[in-house]
Amino acid sequence: MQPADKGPLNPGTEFDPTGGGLGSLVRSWGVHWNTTPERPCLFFAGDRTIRYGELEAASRRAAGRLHGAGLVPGDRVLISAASSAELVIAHVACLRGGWVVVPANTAYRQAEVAHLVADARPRAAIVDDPQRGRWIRDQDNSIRVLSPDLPLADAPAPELDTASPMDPALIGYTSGTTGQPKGAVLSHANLLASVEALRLAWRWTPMDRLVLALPLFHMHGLGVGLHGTLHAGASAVVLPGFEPNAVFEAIAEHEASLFFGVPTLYHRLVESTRVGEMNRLRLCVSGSAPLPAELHTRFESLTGQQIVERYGMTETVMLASNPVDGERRPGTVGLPLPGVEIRLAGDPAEIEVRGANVFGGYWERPEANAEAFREDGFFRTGDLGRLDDAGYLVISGRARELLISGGYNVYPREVEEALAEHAGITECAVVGTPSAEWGDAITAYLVALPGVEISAEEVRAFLSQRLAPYKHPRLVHCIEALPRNALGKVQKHRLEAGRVLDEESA
Ligand code: MLC
Ligand code: AMP
Repeated sequence: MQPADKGPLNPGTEFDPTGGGLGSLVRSWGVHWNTTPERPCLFFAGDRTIRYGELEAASRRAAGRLHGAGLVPGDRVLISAASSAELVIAHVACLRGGWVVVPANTAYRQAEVAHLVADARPRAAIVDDPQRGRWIRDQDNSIRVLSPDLPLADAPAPELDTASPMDPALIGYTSGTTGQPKGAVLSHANLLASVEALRLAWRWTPMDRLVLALPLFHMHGLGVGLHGTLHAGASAVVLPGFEPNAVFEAIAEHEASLFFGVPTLYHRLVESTRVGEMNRLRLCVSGSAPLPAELHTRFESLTGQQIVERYGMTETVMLASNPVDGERRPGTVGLPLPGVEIRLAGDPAEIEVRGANVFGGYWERPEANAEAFREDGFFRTGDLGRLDDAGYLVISGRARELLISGGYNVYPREVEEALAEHAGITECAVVGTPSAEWGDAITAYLVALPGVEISAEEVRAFLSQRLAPYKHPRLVHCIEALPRNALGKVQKHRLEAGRVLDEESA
């Protein structure tokens, strides 16, 4: 599939991944704070509004403080905090100063945080939870741990916005295939190319106002929601978390036009009697996990809105989208975004992608890069795909063992390894059970030592210090033995509905 440089996703001018020669996201944002400093940019709880000019000044001040604390370009800054004005300002400051942002989920437990710290070796960490701060210091006492308001002495800012397009801007951690999470290094050019494609494809203009209820420590909320807003010169209502009534109130109070969510958010919205209020929006977008066709239809019948489903990943930011003008096909992720080449390779066909948005490689992992990239530069997504009769991309499965719960990736092997440390468990397998709310409900099948009873509560308590809660099994089944084939390999497809299926019925 060739990039949709012309066609329903880009009916206008040629796609230019550099945004007209700007080269980096921060320079594109600079256009807005220089030309429209009075334009509202971000709205937060408590009637706090930040205008473009204020974002420039506040991020400059924050960058001065970080510079004064000794940070030099290329230093990594781990950021793990709930959405707030201070968090956004600190993030913008880091990108402006050439410091590389390493976002981390606030649900991570000590071992998960320790891995990120050991791997990325950040110079500073911005966290909103003292315990997370202690875990980081326990790992490396030289890391400067700060709250998002950066309580440091004011100092003159260094020269800002000078990072070159190929300089690293962000390292997003993902397990990709199996094994320990790896950092996907995204350059300033990668981040810019992706939001420029979205600006065109979604007709994102300064008039738009997004309700942003997704966390800012993953690509959806950060690389799409926040970066895209600032690139378009638009505005966003930033909520501290997702709660349906807060979304409806933000839409009404701020006359919002856009909403982005993972399918779980749409699932919860349709349960509300107020869901019809979403009809005021110009565009609702879903991604990060498959949007069930029934949910698409139900949402449309209740709101008159046809959700635009799109597809992306940490390593590539966004790849494909259903059109804003043109047919939106439920069950598909649409057409390649401007500048993105997509091809299907092998049997079963894996989705491979190339474009200015695609990351350059994993942080200090040459062997993983050799596996992830083809010689001609295409990146192997690990997702399986096919084209439907109209040429729309359908994600038909996953080549890697990955579950997605509420929009968060969960790697069964990581959960299995944690469970294997339990003295009463002799073997275990983790699979997904289809769930209307979560997508994949994480499910553990356990074989316990003879005479040992292990409840779901016991499993969750055991994992509580080891894994983020969203990785904990929601369903736990004790069975006598795992089903294996003649070679001894576990047959996960025979684990269903709490039991082991016969080979014939599986
Ligand atoms: C929270 N819980 C989850 C969970 N999120 N369990 C499974 N899966 C999840 N995703 C747990 C909590 O720990 C809690 O456990 C219980 O569920 C109830 O919590 P809650 O209050 O209902 O959850 P809430 O805080 O409302 O969070 C649910 C959610 C959140 C859907 C709002 O998960 C979320 O924001 N998801 C979005 C993820 C996202 O941004 N993904 C983008 C990745 S980027 P207990 O034990 O305490 O009861 C990407 C690329 C791309 O994928 O294409 O976009
Ligand atoms: P992450 O590594 O968290 O960025 O997650 C990326 C993965 O989410 C992709 O490789 C896909 O498997 C999945 N994904 C993202 N968007 C969609 C979608 N619209 N439909 C199905 N899967 C999706």
